[in-house]
Amino acid sequence: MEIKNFINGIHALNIKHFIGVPDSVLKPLCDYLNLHETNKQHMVPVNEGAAVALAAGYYLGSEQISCVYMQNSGMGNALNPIASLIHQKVYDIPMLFLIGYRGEPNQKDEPQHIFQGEITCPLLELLGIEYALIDKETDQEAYQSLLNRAKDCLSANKQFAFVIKKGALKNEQKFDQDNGFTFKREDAIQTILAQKQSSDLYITTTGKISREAYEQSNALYGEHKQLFLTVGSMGHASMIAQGVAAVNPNRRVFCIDGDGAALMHMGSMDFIANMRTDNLCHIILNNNAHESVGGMPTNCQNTSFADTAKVFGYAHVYCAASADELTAALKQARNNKGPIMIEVKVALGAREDLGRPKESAVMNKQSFMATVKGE
Ligand SMILES: Cc1ncc(C[n+]2csc(CCOP(=O)(O)OP(=O)(O)O)c2C)c(N)n1
Repeated sequence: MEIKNFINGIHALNIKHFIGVPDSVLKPLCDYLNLHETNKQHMVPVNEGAAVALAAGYYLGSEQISCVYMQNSGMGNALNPIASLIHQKVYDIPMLFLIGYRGEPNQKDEPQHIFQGEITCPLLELLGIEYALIDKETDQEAYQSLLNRAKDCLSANKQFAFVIKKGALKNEQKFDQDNGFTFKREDAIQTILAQKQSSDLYITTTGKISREAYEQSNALYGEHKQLFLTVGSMGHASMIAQGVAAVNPNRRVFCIDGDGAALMHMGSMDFIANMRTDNLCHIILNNNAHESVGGMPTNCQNTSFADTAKVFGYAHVYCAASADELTAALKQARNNKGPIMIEVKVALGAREDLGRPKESAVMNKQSFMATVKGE
């Protein structure tokens, strides 16, 4: 379905605000909203739970119903305010959801999406949220009748969800942003891994950062056994790294994070700072975008992760925007006690032929744990 028609249908429900976290299945929607809606009508909060809460605020303040979009991975973040804020048994607040369907049963997808895909529709049923699937075959007439169902639910103060399959939405116009930085993210990862010592451990964040780290480690060393790839669970790599570092004081643990992921659960930085784990180095590759799912802005161009880390209480913070600066920062980090933050400003984009890990998630876990044990 052409995205313009899809959005027009939602506007016809008298919905003005689109609030969400980007997703690759919803890229045509994200592109369209970035190109056609103002930043007061289309907003990207740090996580899906925050999106639900913001939409609830719009309703409380104006009776206007909002549209909240997310990848199905984000349902976990949204679950708490859905169940304990907007549900009919609590404040009874209507909302329209658009959910990108990764891991659709019987379709090939990445390991982190399989189980979430299996539970997406049952979860909506459990929450009492009526839903409809949108796929490539959904035409205007079918969409209109689904919109009528949505309208009935919203009028009865209920929520309604469109679960959107891969390829269902079409948009010729692509949203393009340039963040002004030139250091490629993959080159930054190569620079980090080029300084690897045999006792180091690396926890990499969700999306292309893990894929690039996997490929760069294999290219440099022919293996990746010092890497734990956080393929799902966006925003939690730093706490995984904190846990690993706390129980391995003689190893240096590096978290390679993204700006979108760091923002998603930024409170973890406060916890990490307070734990004062000497051997932890938290690196944020900041491209001001959710690049892995289509390059939508994270809108953190005015946020300094280095300054923020300092305020939280990280022991040392560094900034870099080139291989030389990053190499120098990494050297200093090794000579100092953590927790350390290195913010690296990186360019947008990735290699067209970037691959995906060939081993299963469990195999990655096993080889990482064997490395930790010194096997
Ligand atoms: C909870 C959750 N919401 C959304 C997604 C979809 N998703 C995967 S990677 C990604 C973007 C990550 O952005 P960032 O951390 O800045 O790294 P970048 O891709 O820009 O390198 C998103 C939104 C997800 N996996 N999990």
